[in-house]
Amino acid sequence: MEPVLVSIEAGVQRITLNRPDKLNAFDPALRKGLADAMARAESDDAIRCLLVSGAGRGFCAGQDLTERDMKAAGPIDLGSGLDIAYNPLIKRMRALPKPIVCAVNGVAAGAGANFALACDIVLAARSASFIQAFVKIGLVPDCGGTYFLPRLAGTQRAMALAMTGERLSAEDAERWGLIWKCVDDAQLKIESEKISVALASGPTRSLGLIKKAIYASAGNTLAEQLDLERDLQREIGKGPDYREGVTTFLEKRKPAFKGQ
Ligand code: T3D
Repeated sequence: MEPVLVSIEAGVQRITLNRPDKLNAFDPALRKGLADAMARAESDDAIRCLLVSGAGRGFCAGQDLTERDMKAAGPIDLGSGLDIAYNPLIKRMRALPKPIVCAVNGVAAGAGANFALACDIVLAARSASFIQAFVKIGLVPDCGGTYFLPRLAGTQRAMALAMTGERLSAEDAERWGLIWKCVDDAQLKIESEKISVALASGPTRSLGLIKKAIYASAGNTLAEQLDLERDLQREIGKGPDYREGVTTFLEKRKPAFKGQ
């Protein structure tokens, strides 16, 4: 069974984590499948939006805990796993100049929860939940959890989620600003497809620069951000999609963005 299912249609690269019997926990094959899908998304202009989801009843239970040999003598170096696989993946997701939509279909735990939060627009089924499970096994959050959580939910909520490992419902995740939307289970596929297909026919370069500006704001002053907006606007204003947008508005037609 392929650990990651990938299909491309209508400009959307659909990426499905596919180890349902293990709640799609990350093992080497699944991590490799994700890296390959990212490489394709980076190089293929036909891909204008990514849609990530999980097969079965879970989204992703984080690192596969059977992968490490607890009986091995000597200390285990978990840092190298982050250096080799997880950190490059999260950095590539954030740097990709295309939107990544995540449909959290069930429990998202540990690295699985933070992998979801690294996506640009996150929807979750009402029955889904988010668990910073790391503390339960004596670890600290990784995959950007200590970066995303305080920025999205505030220091208090980030601290309590990380220190208790308490399960957060999708409804609370929406209320706390961790995710874009919590939807009824039956609506998750429909809603996430709808938004992905719409983004895939949008002005892709503009979407990529929006992503860049929004993520840059966390480390910028207002003056720096204003300068960045000016630079990005100057750049995007030279492209054909801006002309298409304004022309079709004035002509009361629907724009056909080329994503250039
Ligand atoms: O090692 C490093 O590189 C360090 C990096 C760490 C990053 C991390 O992600 S650390 C956090 C790792 N994840 C966890 O600690 C979560 C472990 N899983 C759970 O706590 C629970 O499974 C859930 C709360 C997510 C869901 O519970 P529940 O009751 O709905 O399902 P379940 O029965 O526990 O799981 C179903 C099956 O999936 C089960 O297998 P079985 O018994 O039917 O054969 C279970 O063992 C398996 N499974 C779930 N999570 C993992 C897993 N197998 C391997 N690794 C897992 N993380």
